Amino acid sequence: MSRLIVISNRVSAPTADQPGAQGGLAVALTAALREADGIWFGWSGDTGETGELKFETYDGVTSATIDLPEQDVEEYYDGYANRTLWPLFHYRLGLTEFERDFQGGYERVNRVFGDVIGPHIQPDDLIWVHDYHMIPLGWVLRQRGLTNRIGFFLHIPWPPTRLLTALPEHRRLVEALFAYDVIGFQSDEWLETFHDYVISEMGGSIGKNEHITVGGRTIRAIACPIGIDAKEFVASAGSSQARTTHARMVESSIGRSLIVGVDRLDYSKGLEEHFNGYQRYLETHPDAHSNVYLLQIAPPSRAQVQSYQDIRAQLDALSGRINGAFADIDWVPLRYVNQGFSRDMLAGVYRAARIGLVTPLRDGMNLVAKEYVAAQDPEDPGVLILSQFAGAAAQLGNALLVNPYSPDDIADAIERALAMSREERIARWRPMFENVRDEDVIWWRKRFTKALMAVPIPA
Ligand code: ADQ
Repeated sequence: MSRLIVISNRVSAPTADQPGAQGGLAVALTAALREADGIWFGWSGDTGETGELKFETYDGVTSATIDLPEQDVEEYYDGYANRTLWPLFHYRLGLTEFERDFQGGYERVNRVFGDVIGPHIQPDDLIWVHDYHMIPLGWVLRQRGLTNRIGFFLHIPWPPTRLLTALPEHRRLVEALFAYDVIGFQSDEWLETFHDYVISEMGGSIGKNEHITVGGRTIRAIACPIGIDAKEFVASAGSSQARTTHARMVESSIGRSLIVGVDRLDYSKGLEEHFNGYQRYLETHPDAHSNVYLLQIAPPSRAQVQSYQDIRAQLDALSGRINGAFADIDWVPLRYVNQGFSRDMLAGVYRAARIGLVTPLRDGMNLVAKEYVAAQDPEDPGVLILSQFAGAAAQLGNALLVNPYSPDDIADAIERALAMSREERIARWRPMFENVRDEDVIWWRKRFTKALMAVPIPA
């Protein structure tokens, strides 16, 4: 059996310091790495001179990390990844920074990764590279003579061609993708926008069986939506911590309907828009005041990037304004919490919420929507309100789909969800739950690795 090699910016395999695998992706990949005697490579998250890889094997899984010098972190991670590619790929041209130094740092770090990882690759290893931080890595590895089967999965959207062409080096970036054998996208929509670029900018053609040809090179590009670790999440929802949290929520709600939002504090998640939609609901439904409240959980991320400091300040101000305008002596309409919680606690919160409000302006997938569905009580499920611009909308069409740019749309959906009969809630929830359960993170991992294994090994 081929070994599996996973390469991503950060490694979330379990280690002696952090024994529990972090998140669904980690669970899925960890299980595969254990079975296939694989290695997970990435950046340690620490700054320092790039030296040797640090290997650690814990619970049958090997991870290998390197430190990066401060300049590399600034240009590659804070710079090109978080200030150039992330906003651009989320359709935010106005927030995108175009700096040659960022691009230089990005390519340099990808070369460093290739240099340090290359010698540890064996000829029949399957290599799976993850996300926008590492787009050129496949090309770098090919330059070093590797003929292995190499796949790439993009966790974020693929932007429309006309947006992408604003990136001075767009062609170089996309050409690098053709070093891979298989490329995976979260949804058909992102796959189609990729096709559009390949046809219009590269003169490529789309063939049978998801094959794409540019010049003499044919690769396969598939839609392969990521799932959650549904089994574990359902178990989490029944855990004692989830039950305690649920009881706490019910007690503190004193009969009011809870609307919950759980999002990394990121401008792509549409937090401001969903506060605005909630505010519109409060403005237009004075009778509903004190029957409802919104709990927004938003742990800060990428705090060293200015646009993240800005969104945080805007949300602080907006939440203050909403509470200032609507709160009563015995009712606060919005609880805004900036901290992380354990999976069991989140499951308890989701289960206590009559509405899960997920309104990204653009999102590759959005796992919170799936977690909310997985955590519900089958006999009395809540209602998912989901942005039509999340990748998850393609699978969760029974949610109340909304346009997050429209406060009226969000307000109407809140009204509809609060009035929805138990029968309709169950009828909408069940097919969504079946999807979340069946197309889980293990399904996703198998679908991608199967496509990669189907690539003929070069003679
Ligand atoms: P993100 O944008 O980070 O990742 P998202 O899908 O929104 O991911 O999931 C966030 C995760 O963080 C969820 O599992 C959620 O439970 C967790 N989380 C959020 N707030 C938390 C809190 N306060 N405490 C603890 N956990 C919290 C990218 C893409 C997504 C894509 C994923 C996976 O942007 O579109 O779904 O990768 O491919």
